Amino acid sequence: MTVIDCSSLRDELLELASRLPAVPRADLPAFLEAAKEASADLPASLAEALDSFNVSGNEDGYLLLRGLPVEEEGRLPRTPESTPAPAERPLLTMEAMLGIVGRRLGLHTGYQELRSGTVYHDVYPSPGAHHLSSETSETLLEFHTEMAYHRLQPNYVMLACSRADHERRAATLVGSVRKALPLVPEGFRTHLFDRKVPCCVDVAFRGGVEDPGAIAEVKPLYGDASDPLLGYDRELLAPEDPRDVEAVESLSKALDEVTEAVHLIPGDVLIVDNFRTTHARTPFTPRWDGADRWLHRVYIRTDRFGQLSGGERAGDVVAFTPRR
Ligand SMILES: O=C(O)CCC(=O)C(=O)O
Ligand SMILES: [Fe+2]
Repeated sequence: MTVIDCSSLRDELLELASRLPAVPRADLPAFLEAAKEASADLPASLAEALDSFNVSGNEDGYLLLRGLPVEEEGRLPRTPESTPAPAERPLLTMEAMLGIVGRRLGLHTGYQELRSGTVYHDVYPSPGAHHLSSETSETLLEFHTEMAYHRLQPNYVMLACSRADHERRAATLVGSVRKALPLVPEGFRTHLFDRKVPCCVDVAFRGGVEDPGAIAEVKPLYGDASDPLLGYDRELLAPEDPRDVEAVESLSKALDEVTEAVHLIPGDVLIVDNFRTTHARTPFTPRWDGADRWLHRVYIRTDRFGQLSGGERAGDVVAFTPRR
């Protein structure tokens, strides 16, 4: 577990949060600009950990910041039941942390077809959610590299926790390619490297068509052959060639073997390296009492792996082009 205990930095971080506009959605670009300025004043130990993760990643494929400032339970609004959040909703401390830490790493990005192109997503359980949705609860949300099929795939998925589930049962699972690779037999590794495998897309990107099929192609392993990047989605990857099927199965098994479980609690920010991991969430039981599990999610792009071409700004909203 790669955990950074931030509890001793709480006052400094609260001071940085107090510099941000109180209603972030009123002018999100201005909010993200203020967050960028605040990120230059992050405590040195935290700033260094973030910068080094940004340059080289790590073995686990994630950083967990624990003990960040967060509202006490009684001071939080009810867990949302709809999306997107109202434009006038006041800034929550966890959203401030996603702003400041995210801007240290790169550019917050909205995805036009997803949640009306908003940049900050509430992640909460919803009755009758589609089985691929982050709004599921009683079922396992299977392993996925976030938008692996999207040309402008985010470099990081950041999840901040305002509320855990009542029983603290939900775990966010992370499978890291750096740990899994040694467990994949050489022949399969070579086969999957730079190999394009047919891939379906999430519901939001299906253009209103019920089942457009595998409209993208994703390389499960690519990049630097000695330290490859990962594109792995258990539900959407649709290999047809029997050798692809077998090799993807082998990779899948290796990822299961190295998986780490993170039980997010209030005050946590999880930074997932979305080019070197796949992630999932285990089942939990909502009570629909206004105090169910509540995360905040943002996507960050950086200049690594071709995700920026120059001139982009934090808060840009990008359109879908499938990887091919
Ligand atoms: O709920 C979680 O812990 C993770 C959900 C997820 O995969 C996401 O929001 O991207
Ligand atoms: Fe996800």
